[in-house]
Amino acid sequence: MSSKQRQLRSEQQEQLSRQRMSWWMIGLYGVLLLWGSQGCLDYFPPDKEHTAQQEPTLDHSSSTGPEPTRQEPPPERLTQDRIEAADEPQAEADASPEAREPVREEPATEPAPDRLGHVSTYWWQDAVIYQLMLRSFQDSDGDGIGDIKGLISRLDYLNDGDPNTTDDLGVNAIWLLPIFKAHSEHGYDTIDYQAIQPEYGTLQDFKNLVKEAHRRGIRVVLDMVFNHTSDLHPWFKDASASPTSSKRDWYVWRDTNPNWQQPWGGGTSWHPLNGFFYYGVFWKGMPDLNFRHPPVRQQMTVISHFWLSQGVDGFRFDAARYMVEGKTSNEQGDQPETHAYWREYRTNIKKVSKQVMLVGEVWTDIGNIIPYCKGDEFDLVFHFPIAEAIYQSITKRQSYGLWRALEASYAMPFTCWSAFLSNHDQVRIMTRLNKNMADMRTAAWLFLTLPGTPFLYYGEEIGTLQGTENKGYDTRAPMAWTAAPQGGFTQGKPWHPLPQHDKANVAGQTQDPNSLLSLYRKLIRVRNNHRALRTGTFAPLILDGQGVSAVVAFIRTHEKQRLAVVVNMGQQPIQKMTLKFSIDVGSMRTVASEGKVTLYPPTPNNPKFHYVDLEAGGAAVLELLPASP
Ligand SMILES: [Ca+2]
Ligand SMILES: [Ca+2]
Repeated sequence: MSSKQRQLRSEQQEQLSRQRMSWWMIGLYGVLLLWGSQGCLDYFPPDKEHTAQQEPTLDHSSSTGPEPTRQEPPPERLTQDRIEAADEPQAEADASPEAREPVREEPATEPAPDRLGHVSTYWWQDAVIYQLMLRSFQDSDGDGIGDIKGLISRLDYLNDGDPNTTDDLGVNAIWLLPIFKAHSEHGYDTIDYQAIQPEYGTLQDFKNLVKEAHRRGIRVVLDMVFNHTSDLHPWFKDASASPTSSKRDWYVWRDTNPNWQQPWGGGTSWHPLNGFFYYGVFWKGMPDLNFRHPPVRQQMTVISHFWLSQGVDGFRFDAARYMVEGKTSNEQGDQPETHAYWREYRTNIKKVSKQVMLVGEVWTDIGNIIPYCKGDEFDLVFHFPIAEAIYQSITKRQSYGLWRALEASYAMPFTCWSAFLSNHDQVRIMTRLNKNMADMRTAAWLFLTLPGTPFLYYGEEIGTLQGTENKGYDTRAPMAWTAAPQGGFTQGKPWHPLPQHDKANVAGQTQDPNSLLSLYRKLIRVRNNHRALRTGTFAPLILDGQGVSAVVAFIRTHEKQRLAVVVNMGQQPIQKMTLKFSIDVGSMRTVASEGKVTLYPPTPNNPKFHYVDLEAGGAAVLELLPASP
């Protein structure tokens, strides 16, 4: 080990010891060591009985959106940070990944909840995670491109770290869409896995971001695009130069064209180059790495350990079902070798800390999602079927479809669900709901009270609309902080035009108690303050009355905390709706409500039935109080 490496190692250890206090506050380590092997199924014993049903296939899109127009990347700035980033773990790529970093100490005793009320086994079970595109969040230097310093200046909007204030969103983590050096604006064509995209800042800026985020109780999650690199990555340049190149086996080559179509239809998965064909399932500009090749697998662990040593709290894995290909065109996704890879990767990462969150993008039907959620691959998987079912149920004003999707998911532990309404690959939910604010509010109620760790896509909390440029980035347009033409996003020309934002901007909503933003702040606080909503058991609540097919009602329970959630997706008020509890409920207390909610006590001859009036679009979280002795 060189003196420079020793110095870096010692800096890493110093940083880890600085983090130790916060790590100490984070975990219930003694418990988790026992529970980790159980996959936390113990939370939901009743649901083990349910069997999975097949949902309609939703696999219809690439994870990376449309192909952007290629542009030359900006010249590389070879700063000290860049040198260190390139120099350090890269130089030891062949060393055993396990030896690279000390295992974080896990105290045996149970710590007190941290200031954000984090008390569950793993931090993400208590979190609301905010997904954002750095390029579109806040520009700090007028070049029209969002950057790390800009994000730091907006952290207080997300969470100011003070539990006594209510003018921040209250989210507990951010997931940054790819920020590594890449060719395209979307960042999914990586050129250097250990460098920050120069337009976004430096590694030192990133360290400052982690520090400033952690100071506020916000954890930092990075998007990891392992399946493929850019064709401009030095590995691919080397690999494609000759069949005898040292990196040749880092990618997937054939002498003749196997003629596979992409699994979702469309184009070809194989691309000609210098008389050979390489596999690139998404695009010729993004060749797939060869995960059958041990050095590739090892390198991804080294890269992950590097970012963990920078204080990162978790990773989101792009295109996670496409890691290893089979022998035919029908074997491009969800292969046994892909599952084996994620098991191996998880083992290597969780050696560092069990509190590193691993969330996978597995965009497919529920039957193919569930195997990634058995406790030995991902901690969380995005629940695409439920996201779609929420949207469909709201527009149809019928709860049936949502229940069908929920029941089909019961074979998957709720602790593995990542709830969301929309993401960077989908049309903005406000646009899909035809700008109907009442429906948008209903969606927020369901999103933040149903099981699963919520992932809130930036701007959704202010009803951001889809852009109309039709250039592939209309879902990822800059955030509107004000109604001004550039939305307070930049002093210069935004890299992409803002969508219509006369109403969908932060300044116009922040003081208005009836705004969508205020609703999000309120519901996130209710969730943060009620463990039953975060990790509690889930059971349908049987209803009776006129119009109840438009109502979603359920019970979330954690120990003595019992909450009923009722959400009227309909456009008619509902009077004296019967809530048919299976237990005696003494009385109900309104924790949060949408519209006027009137509660009626049970009649003496049936103490298990309570009654509620809900307005059109009305909703409530009701605390169930025990019957008097
Ligand atoms: Ca900038
Ligand atoms: Ca692959």
